[in-house]
Amino acid sequence: MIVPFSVRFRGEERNTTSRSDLLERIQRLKREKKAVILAHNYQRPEVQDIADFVGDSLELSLCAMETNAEIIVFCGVNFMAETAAILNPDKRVLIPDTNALCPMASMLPADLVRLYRRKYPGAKIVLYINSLAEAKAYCDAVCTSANAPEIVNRMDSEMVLFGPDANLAKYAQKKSDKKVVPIPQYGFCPVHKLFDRDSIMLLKQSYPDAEVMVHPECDPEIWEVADFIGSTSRMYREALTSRADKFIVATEIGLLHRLRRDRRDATFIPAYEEAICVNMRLHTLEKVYLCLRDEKYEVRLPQKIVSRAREPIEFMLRNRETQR
Ligand code: CIZ
Ligand code: SF4
Repeated sequence: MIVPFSVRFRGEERNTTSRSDLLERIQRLKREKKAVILAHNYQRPEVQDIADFVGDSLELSLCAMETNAEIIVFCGVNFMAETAAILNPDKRVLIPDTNALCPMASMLPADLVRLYRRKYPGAKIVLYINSLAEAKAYCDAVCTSANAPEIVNRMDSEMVLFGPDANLAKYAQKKSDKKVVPIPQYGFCPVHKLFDRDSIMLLKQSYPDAEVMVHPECDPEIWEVADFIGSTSRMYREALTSRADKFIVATEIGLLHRLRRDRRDATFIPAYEEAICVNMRLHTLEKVYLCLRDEKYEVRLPQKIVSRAREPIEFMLRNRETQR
């Protein structure tokens, strides 16, 4: 089916195009400009389908480091594109829509990290990759949801300050030997707050054989009904290797597209159909096209932030034996 799009292409004769036309233009520009498209697991299905690689933020950062491409079109929220830019100073990292911000990352401004540093001078600070580049510049190590307990355990202090996600801090506390203090006290992801334990219990009644997979950004009462708790990359691997053929999935629903595509024999049931990160979904095919055509918007950070934030991110990369 050809779906018409009403997008205006500057300086071009037609002002409407079909999806197949748009896809062709994107592919051509990618070749001409030696570009790659990286898409997070929470992206729209059509954006995932045009991407060269789909994954979580850590996998995408590693891809950005490994590619020979000159231009990286990063379809994810700002902190992810910033991380790719910090690790790849010699490549151009573009983001199709600069409004793709993460509200959780904004809950921990850099000044607050510095304040906590002064309040707890003996503690190390681990920040979730979902944090602002300016905040990362003042921490000791960065982690993702795939490796939070491992990174926390590697700190050489008894107490570890962890932010901005208080649920991931609790998860790291549960799985590590450290005293983990959330900073700020109640940082959260608005999308993962949407899951409801009773609704999941009802789904479990309807699908008694289903495996329940839950993201650690969800509230602890949701973890309690899970068979498997993990990041999107871990959920993906679990779904590909598990003997179950039905899964109830408690994370942003974008991941279900990838799961359904790569485990065609299985049924994936969203734990809540409206668990949608609107920020992630700001990137559309049209914006990916315009991003490649006009080579914008380039992710640029002050040099001071880049050099300070690089070390804690590299700490995570050096200690990543449990990932990928
Ligand atoms: O690290 C990521 O990509 C995020 C934000 C979530 C996940 O679990 O993959
Ligand atoms: Fe931020 Fe939550 Fe969206 Fe992830 S899903 S980008 S944590 S708001």
